[in-house]
Amino acid sequence: MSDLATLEAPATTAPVRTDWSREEIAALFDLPFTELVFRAAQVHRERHAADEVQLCTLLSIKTGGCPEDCGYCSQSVKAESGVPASKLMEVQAVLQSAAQARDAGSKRFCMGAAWRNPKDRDMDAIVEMVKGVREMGMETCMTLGMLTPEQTARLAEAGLDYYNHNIDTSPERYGDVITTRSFQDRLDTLSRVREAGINVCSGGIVGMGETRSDRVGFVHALATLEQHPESVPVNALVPVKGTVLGDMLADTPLAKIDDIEFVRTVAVARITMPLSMVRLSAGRESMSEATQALCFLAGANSIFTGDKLLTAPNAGDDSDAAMFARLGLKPMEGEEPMRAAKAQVGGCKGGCAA
Ligand code: SAM
Ligand code: DTB
Ligand code: SF4
Repeated sequence: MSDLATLEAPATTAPVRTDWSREEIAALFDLPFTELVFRAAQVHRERHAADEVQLCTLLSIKTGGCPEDCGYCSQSVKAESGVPASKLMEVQAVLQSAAQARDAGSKRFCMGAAWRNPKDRDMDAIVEMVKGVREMGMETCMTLGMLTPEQTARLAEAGLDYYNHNIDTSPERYGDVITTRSFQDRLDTLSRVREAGINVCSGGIVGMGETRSDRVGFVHALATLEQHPESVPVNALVPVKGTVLGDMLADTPLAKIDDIEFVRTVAVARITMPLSMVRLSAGRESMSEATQALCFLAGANSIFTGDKLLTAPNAGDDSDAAMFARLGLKPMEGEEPMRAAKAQVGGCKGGCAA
């Protein structure tokens, strides 16, 4: 690779804004595509090593049979997707899977459960999983649904690094996608997680037949949180047959989001949340390498590795290694900017400066 491989813009110490208006975010979306991606790439370089991508691995520790009615999800009891319900995995089996992920170069192990919320009787096993994965030297992330303050405290005590809890879409679209909980329920769990000192991972899904205005509202909701999420997963809907949204897209193919609009969403997330890790999450398997390259240019700097997400297929290690080689990208080794900033100033409520 050439010595000129990493072109860094001068690092900036400009404070991170959390006062974005919807109009400002809509205006970013409206920019000419090349101008938007150029600006996003500039912000990316000011705050991150632009040739580094964080590798995370997902494991479904409890699959299917979920009582929630999320219209995109194969694991809801309301979906006729053929995903069978299973019990919570044994701790040892989870640790074995984490060891494989670590050996394949993954830095973060994300464990997901198809629950509305964990039961208190599950918490001992969950705590063992967090402790065990951390002892292997990996970062831990859990996504278990809504949490009580007591459960959140137990996860924090166990040393959980991240909690994933997505807002999924704009506040005004939320009720069309999920009826068994509210947008405010999501915000309440997120603030519990933040208060407990666990890093926040929150993002959503693009391509659910939403409007541009919903995408504006989605980014706005995240970018105006008192403190931005450390990680922002941007999923492209994986349309699963037997789910409300998967079937809707099969019937109305024109509702499918185009690649350029997806890249725009990544770019606007990068510009408005400059320090966050922006994760190109579900949907990569059916995305061309060229679209993924545009996402990396527009500031995405994290992916899920391996050939499976929770229930859906993922790109796979071999094809990702080939893509990284072709694009001159490398796995991220160092610390993330928001965590480094927190370590320096002992917390950064209300917006960190890098
Ligand atoms: N049950 C927990 C919850 O919903 O918070 C955790 C697991 S849930 C599967 C995690 C996230 O995966 C969802 O919030 C959603 O953003 C994403 N997701 C689920 N199904 C998806 C699909 N078909 N396409 C894209 N993203 C999906
Ligand atoms: C997130 O935002 N995406 C991941 C993770 N958080 C848990 C989940 C993607 C799920 C894709 C559909 C499936 O595998 O069933
Ligand atoms: Fe359940 Fe989570 Fe799927 Fe919703 S997204 S149905 S809460 S597993």
